[in-house]
Amino acid sequence: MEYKFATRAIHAGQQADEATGAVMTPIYQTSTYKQESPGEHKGFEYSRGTNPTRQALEHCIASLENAKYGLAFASGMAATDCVLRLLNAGDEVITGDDLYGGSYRIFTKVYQQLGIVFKFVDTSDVEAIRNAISDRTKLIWVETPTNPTLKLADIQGIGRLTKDTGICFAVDNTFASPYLQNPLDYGADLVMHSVTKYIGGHSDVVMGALVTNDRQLYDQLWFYYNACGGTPGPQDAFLVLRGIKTLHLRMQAHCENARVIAEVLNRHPKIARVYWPGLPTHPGHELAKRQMRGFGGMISIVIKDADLTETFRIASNFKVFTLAESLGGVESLINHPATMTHGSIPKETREKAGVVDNLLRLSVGIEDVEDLIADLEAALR
Ligand code: P1T
Repeated sequence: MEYKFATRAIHAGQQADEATGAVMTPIYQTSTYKQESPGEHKGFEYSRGTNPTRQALEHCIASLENAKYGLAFASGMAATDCVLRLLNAGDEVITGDDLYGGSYRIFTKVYQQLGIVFKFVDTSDVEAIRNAISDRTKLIWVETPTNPTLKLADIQGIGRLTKDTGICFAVDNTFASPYLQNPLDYGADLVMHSVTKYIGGHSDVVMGALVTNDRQLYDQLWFYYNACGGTPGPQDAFLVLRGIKTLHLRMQAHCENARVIAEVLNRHPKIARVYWPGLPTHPGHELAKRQMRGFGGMISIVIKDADLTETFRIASNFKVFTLAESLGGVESLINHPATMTHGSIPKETREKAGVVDNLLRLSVGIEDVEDLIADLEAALR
């Protein structure tokens, strides 16, 4: 029987512990496993490659993405790195012109140095992607919604371009979470998550994940996962297993709070622009309605006529929102992308993508929305 999302969030990959009956997956705090004779063991040899707590989590995340295979990493960047290791010098990657700063950094400062070519295009335009494809294209890497300007990419449209071409189409699904969007169902080959964000949900773990239905791709990724060893420990896997049980409830609350806040900000005289896919004026709104189950908890705003000093003043003026990098936890965060999360992107490049000095990004938490609105209004005053 195929269980529904909430049931899988709570149970997938987890059974009562065989040895003791413990209902919660134990934290298997062990680096190694006894073998009866060399090679004769219970499926676990060494925890860099396999660990039961981590494996339970990998099955759970895979299940929530309607995937057969899942791999957990010590961070979202370690997961991204594992994918990039599949490439060789001369290969081309097509990716977005609005990206998490750390993704831009690993592309341009690590892998470009090794001879891999990155083409940055507007991934909300399927034609722009089509035009960028060459016979050297090996990977298309798309964030949707993008960080931080919340642009949407048509997953099905891109999936049609890459089907049967040998090009790997990967979606960074961090901003949506598996509750709001399942890219594999629309033709993506691979999904990456910064588990640090909504999946973990409590700002207490840094972790990443990859999921796929492609056995060959999984085997290739597993090789680097184990060979390079960027895998997380069992304590962190346990914390995420705990957090993920409420993913569906948290996402509903994030989306609802964000809706109310986006509408308030949209009418606010000090706000020049609100980026949130749920607003009918958002260019990706109709697409969001088709490929997402909700519009998410991330909102970006441009403060009217504010210079850097004024923007900093506002960003430092919150009491309930915390000024910090990251997103997706139960608590509301505010971030100044230009100098914080996207500081590694050259000014001209980021400004072209809309990441201007007076843009602030809100990760709307699940506190009482009236307190959040009062906090925003006071800070803007
Ligand atoms: O931080 P880490 O778990 O390594 O994940 C990297 C990452 C990848 N992809 C997206 C879309 C992300 O947003 C991130 C991390 N982002 C932040 C820390 C941030 O505040 O935007």
